[in-house]
Amino acid sequence: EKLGEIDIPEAEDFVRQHHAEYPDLGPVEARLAEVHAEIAATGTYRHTAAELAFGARVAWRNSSRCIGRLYWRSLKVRDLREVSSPARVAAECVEHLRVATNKGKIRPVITVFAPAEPGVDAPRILNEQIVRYAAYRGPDGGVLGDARNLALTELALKRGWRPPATRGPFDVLPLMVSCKGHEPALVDIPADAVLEVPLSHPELPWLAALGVRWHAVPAISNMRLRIGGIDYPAAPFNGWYMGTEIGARNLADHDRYDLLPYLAKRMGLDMSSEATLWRDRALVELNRAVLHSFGEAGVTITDHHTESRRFLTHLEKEEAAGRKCPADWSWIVPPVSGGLTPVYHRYYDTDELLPNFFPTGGPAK
Ligand code: HEM
Ligand code: NRG
Repeated sequence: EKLGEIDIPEAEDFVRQHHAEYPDLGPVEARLAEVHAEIAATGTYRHTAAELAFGARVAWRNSSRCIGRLYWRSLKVRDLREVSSPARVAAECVEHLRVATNKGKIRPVITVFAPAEPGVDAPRILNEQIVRYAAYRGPDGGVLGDARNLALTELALKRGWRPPATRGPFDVLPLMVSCKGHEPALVDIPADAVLEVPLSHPELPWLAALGVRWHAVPAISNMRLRIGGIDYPAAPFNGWYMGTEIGARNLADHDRYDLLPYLAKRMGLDMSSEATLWRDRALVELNRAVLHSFGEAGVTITDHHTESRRFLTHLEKEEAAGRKCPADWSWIVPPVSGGLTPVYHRYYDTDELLPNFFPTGGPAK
């Protein structure tokens, strides 16, 4: 299948699904005839605004790795399909961040940029998320910053990014957007668009002095949204964080910020053997710090117990609606206290449904 060439049965399935879930739209045949005629004439078709919003919401509903799907109907869809120039895409990502941040009361939002069309390339955002922290390799082979973003940081530097005079562990990378036939964009995100939460702990006063922080909005920007046979390679979306994403992965993974050995030392834990569970004890306090700090800052976040219960509610609602809800156990179960959450103790449907989001691979280019 060539880029921008339409899978007609997939387009039909989508239009039928839209009409089946929204009977008020009337008989589906008229819309199907339009879509067929448009594809015959142009090689593709244009979603109506209602189709786009429905398609994006259902793509979220079908994201089997996502535990946060209970609120899929509330996704705010920004229709920016006329935008394809890298500079404008970057500027609208900044605006996305502002709309989503909402002074801490995070709103789930997706911004849909120009689709891939026959003979016309779509824009692509090279950053994995709108907000990513740089990583710099030190002379000793160590890394300052988020080692996950080493390649992205290298690319930014290669494209002419000037990092802050004093490099730190939480330097926000510029947005990089490419589109064939256009000058690529490299755009700094204004500091006032990036809400961040400084980490503190309810009982460990020294933790605040470490200067650890995280950004408020997780906005994945490198997945392809596919609706009814149409690909939208640039369609950044966000909800809010579940605390464990930051406290049990981003700040804890050995190949990310690797804070546990340091925290355990500062907590005075017995680190002489794994059996003292010093890692686990430090991990719990780090996760408390994340939830405490976001709460203090008035930034939306959920703990993994609450989000797990919500997900089971979502499964019940989907079942009541007569739908399957595919889920990937290995992604749904939180990375701490798995067995304490109800999502651990069952199996899930694993079919892959459309519309959906798909990985696009790394930032190389
Ligand atoms: C994955 C939570 C909103 C689509 C995830 C993960 C979590 C999560 C914990 C696993 C991430 C990981 O382990 O790295 C939430 C919460 C939300 C939310 C709490 C709050 C509203 C959304 C929205 C969308 C979405 C709005 C799309 C419109 C996805 C997708 C993945 C995912 C596609 C898989 C990402 C990948 O493959 O790397 N979500 N999510 N989520 N979520 Fe959500
Ligand atoms: N684990 C990643 C974010 C992945 C998606 N998580 C969400 N998505 N909560 C991290 O930055 O830690 N969302 O759209 O809310």
